[in-house]
Amino acid sequence: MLIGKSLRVTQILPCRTPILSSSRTKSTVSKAESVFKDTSSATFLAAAGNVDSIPSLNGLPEVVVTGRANAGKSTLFNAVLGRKTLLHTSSKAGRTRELNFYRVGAEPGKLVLVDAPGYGARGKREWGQLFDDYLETRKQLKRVYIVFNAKHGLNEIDSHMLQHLSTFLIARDGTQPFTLQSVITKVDLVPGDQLAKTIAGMKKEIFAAAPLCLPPILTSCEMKPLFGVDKVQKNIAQACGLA
Ligand SMILES: Nc1nc2c(ncn2[C@@H]2O[C@H](COP(=O)(O)OP(=O)(O)O)[C@@H](O)[C@H]2O)c(=O)[nH]1
Ligand SMILES: [Mg+2]
Repeated sequence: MLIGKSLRVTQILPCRTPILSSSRTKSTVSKAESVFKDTSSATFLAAAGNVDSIPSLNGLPEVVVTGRANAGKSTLFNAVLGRKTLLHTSSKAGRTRELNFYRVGAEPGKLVLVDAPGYGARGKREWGQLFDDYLETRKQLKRVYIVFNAKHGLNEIDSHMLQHLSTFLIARDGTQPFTLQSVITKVDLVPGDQLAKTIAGMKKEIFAAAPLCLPPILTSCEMKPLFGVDKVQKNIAQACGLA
């Protein structure tokens, strides 16, 4: 189902604005919207710099965001939460060194969103183990979002990260503890006549590195209206069993 939707978006991108509205399905979007509707109640809960300080948070369903430093993760997920500056954004690469936990919805909360440190910058060694420990032990983790910059495409580190994340996707007993969803953001930075080719190439690379990764959601936080943010909201709500 996700594959079908993703393909549809890619195919119609040259006329993306009108399609955005027509691609929304009323019932599911409205449920997802209700999850993110109360933007003022989104709250920073805790930061964890080591595995012992990862908070329990009563088992609320959780999603985590990763990607290369500067890919646009914090900007995108601030938009998802309807906030401008809740998640730290920076033009300086690799500023976040900890896992940062944010509650979505008024207390007791509907879900938790976790901002992970950007990789591919100095500092990876310090947090790499923390992230792996988190992925391995976090029972309430529903989906990992890996964000790519449309302008930069995938590099070797991205492919390694996809391969690495894939090793967590199937447990020894054959169950899937969480799913992996790709997102390509900053699509506004790719000229319209190159977009379809760029996205098709990135999709191929994502699939080659991580066949189980869900096909990319395309987003831009610079386009007016925001592009694809509603799809990310819906996707998170579905991953958390809330839509
Ligand atoms: N053109 C464009 N710039 C963006 C977009 N999203 C983020 N940026 C810029 O990219 C830079 C890095 O963003 P940030 O969210 O801090 O990246 P992070 O390190 O992955 O969290 C900032 O200067 C943002 O303003 C987008 O959709 N389009
Ligand atoms: Mg960030």
